[in-house]
Amino acid sequence: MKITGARVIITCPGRNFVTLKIETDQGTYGIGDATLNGRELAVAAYLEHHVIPNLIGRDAHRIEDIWQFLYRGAYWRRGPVTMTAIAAVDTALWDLKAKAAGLPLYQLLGGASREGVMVYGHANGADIDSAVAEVGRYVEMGYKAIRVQAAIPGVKGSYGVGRGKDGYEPAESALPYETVWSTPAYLDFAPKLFDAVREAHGPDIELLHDVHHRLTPIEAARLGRALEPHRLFWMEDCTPAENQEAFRLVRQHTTTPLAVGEIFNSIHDCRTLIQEQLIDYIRATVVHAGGITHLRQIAALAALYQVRTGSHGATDLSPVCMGAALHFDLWVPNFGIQEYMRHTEATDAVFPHAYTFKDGYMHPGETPGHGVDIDEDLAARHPYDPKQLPVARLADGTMWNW
Ligand code: KDG
Ligand code: MG
Repeated sequence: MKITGARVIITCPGRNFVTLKIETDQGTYGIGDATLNGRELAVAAYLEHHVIPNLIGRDAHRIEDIWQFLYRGAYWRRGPVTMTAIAAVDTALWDLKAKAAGLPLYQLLGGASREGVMVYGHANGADIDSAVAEVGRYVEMGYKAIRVQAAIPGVKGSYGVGRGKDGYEPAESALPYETVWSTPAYLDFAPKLFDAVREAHGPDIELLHDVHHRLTPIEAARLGRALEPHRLFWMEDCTPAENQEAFRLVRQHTTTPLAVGEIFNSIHDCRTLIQEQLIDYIRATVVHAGGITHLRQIAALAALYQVRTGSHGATDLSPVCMGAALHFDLWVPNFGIQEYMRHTEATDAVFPHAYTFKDGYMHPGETPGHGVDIDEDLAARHPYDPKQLPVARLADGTMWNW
């Protein structure tokens, strides 16, 4: 099965997506997600100039060798752009191999370890009451687990909350929208939000919360403690994780489970976090962490330390990533949960897919491959629209972590 061609397809059905399509001499093709929110063209250029010329003529079945060639062979290793490009190739090759075998991808990984994949949705509110109501809407849709975020009073552009539009899509303008961050206001507000949600919806629903890298370790420890009575499923990205040792301090002070990893692209980003059992869930995902080939190494390391997976699944990860992730989730022994922030109808139309949602669980479907396709004619009707993620500053103007 020789690779005869590969193309990058960029489309914007409401938001930007980059897709790699690899074609073979068997008349087959596989696709992989290459979307890096706000930096789409960097990955597209890396693929077009530095990766695709190396693929032509290779045996598409040699997934591991191609992965090693692109990773070791590049000399300049790791980083989000490189690893997203490698992930796109890897996902497309797994898609091709599974199609050649006539099997859904999860069967090639080792078969199903469970009947369905538990997912969590996003309940966001402009204030506590609307967040509580939004949780109710997700409960009615059948979700067993829900992430809850609400606007902090007096704080401009709180993370996770839309600004009067349908759905939450943070990459909203060509140049970054400037938000303001206040740690004291947030630390005061977050426990009140979860008081209200537990009061309205009871003890059974699983609740998650994303701090989005805003706190220092000691502040994160304080929040973790304050949220212990609310029994969160996890507190996510409570402090930046470039310094993995920072989590030792958080861990010493709280039993609230910790999740990290949506911006990780390598096993080395989380080695200390996992080996010292400083986290409970690793959130690395197919598209940004080197594809299925690398993600399964991360998951295998995590399994040794009872750390479970909780892959990132925001809308900036395309349905192609979602499909591949669901195959991975159905198989991976130490599965925890999968994020599922629903795509719009326009996006779903460009990416027809076999995966389904029912009663809080998803299934990748039984279509050979990863079960997600791209309608190229429709994709071409949605041209690229440059958008960047916001930035955050403290009240005095100091740049902060968004
Ligand atoms: O592109 C950035 C988003 O993917 C991120 O802000 C979403 O934190 C996120 C999450 O947990 O879904
Ligand atoms: Mg997050």
